[in-house]
Amino acid sequence: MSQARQKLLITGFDPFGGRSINPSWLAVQALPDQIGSFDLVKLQIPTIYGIAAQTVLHEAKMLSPSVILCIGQAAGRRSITPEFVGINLRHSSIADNRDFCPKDSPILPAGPTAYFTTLPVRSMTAAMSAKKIPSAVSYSAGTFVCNDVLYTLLHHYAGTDTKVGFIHVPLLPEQANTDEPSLPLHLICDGLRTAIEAIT
Ligand code: PCA
Repeated sequence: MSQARQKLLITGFDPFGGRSINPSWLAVQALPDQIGSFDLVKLQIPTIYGIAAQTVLHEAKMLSPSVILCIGQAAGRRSITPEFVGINLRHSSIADNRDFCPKDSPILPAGPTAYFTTLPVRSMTAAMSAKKIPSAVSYSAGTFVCNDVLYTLLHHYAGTDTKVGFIHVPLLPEQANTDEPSLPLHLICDGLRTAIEAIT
């Protein structure tokens, strides 16, 4: 008997912080349209506080996906890192793509401090490690736009059947400075595919 198909909305960001590419969107674009029981819908979102999350919510309202998985670039990381938690904080040393640079302000003034992801990050990481793809669970998505998206989506879908998660990926070799760690695009794509296969 064939498995019921489910929709998975997957997003990547546009370039930010003076870089000319963002591996998150390049990797999302390079993924197949079907992975396991999921039909993927791919969406590029802007690296702008508030607008990024609203763009995902707008698409998700029309699509009603079972899973929303957002991907972002994390300079300095060596591994593919599913995020465990989103926190209610905006704080940045660099401007977003609308020149906004918040300092210690809440995302939602009356919202809870944090939400845990509703995706199985342990199985996702274990599946990647089993294939020797560098991966680790992360306990901080930062306080920039990626965390903003993760927190806002987890708040919106809290208590519903829609699962929400975020994966940070390293820089690509072609964009990294000599002292920055990186991972080739094909490994990032293998990792994301493997992580999605581990979502049940
Ligand atoms: N990474 C940033 C925002 C966009 C992206 O790809 C972050 O880690 O917040």
